[in-house]
Amino acid sequence: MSSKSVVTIERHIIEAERQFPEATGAFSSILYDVAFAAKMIAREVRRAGLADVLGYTGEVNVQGEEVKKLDEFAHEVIFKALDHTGHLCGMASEEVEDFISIPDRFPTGKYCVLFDPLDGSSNIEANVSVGTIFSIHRKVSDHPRGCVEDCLQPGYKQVAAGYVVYGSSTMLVYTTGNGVHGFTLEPSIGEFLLSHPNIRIPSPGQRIYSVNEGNYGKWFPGQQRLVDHLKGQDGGPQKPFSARYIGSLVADFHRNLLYGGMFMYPADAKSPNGKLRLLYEAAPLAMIAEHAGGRASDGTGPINQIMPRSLHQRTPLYIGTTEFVQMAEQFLAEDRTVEPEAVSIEAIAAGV
Ligand code: AHM
Ligand code: MG
Repeated sequence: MSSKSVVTIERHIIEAERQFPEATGAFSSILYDVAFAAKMIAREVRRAGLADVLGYTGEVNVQGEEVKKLDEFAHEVIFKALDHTGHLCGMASEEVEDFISIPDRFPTGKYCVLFDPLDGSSNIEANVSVGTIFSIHRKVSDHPRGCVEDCLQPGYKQVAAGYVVYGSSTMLVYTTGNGVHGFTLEPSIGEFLLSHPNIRIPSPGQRIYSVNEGNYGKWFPGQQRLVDHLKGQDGGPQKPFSARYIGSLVADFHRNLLYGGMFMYPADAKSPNGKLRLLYEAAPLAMIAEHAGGRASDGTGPINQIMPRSLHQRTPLYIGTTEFVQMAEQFLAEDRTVEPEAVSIEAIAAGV
């Protein structure tokens, strides 16, 4: 038997907490609760394809209970794992329009959690990996039981962030700013075990780009030139990048974190802020990327410097290997330096 010790996520969190003698344990407890919710969601995701086989054909299941869509189920599991603990002053979820208050019957605390309960859930019927993303902030408002201000904080203020990928195995990856650590769920004992300590994006790593290239025709010229360049269509780089796009952000990000590469969801003429959500998707993954030696940008600067104005704000996203993200920023900057076309007197007169 190997002499290597097995490190559960609980042990890992406790050992990290010991480095902060003033810690109350509240923060550690939130991380356990998120890991617990992830196990519940993993269990349900594994059974996703069985819904029809087991007779879950409509809104009501065989026990006469309402069958929830998996993303709603995931939202409820996370909410219920966290609502009663006394550690949170509120939550925000991609599934819910407004700030989520802690029910009056429970005490509140000094943190708030933002989450995308089941990202990529449109892929689930095809057995494609999906994920949960979470972000933890300290309470900053004067409101005794928290308010939306506690959630509307820039990413650099996150105290922790992480994600769970429900793939061929279930993995939870998180950072509190002291390295990025990955845990794989051992299903037979129901424990997350440390499998990927201190993850760093490999450098040099694989040359991968991940983007929905079906949108090429809608992209701005800088984005088109960037992808042409990655494919070697403009004469460089010498060896073209490989394209890998699952269409499930957590899974695409996770692969690029382990192998190297860049995920992009650009702005385009129709969606000037892209598709992805700043607070539930971009900011937490940006914290992970940065602490793994990578970079995350909206194409003009770091994601985690953006001051959010609303809970469901969207942002373009370029994330992964630092050099690739910087290259993207350079290509996109060229669009901004192009002189506006001279407008003729005739055109102005014609009201064009
Ligand atoms: P969702 O939050 O509705 O699941 O949408 C987010 C997902 C991401 O997982 C993925 O990167 C992206 O949408 C894919 O979008 P597209 O289908 O436009 O390529
Ligand atoms: Mg999402």
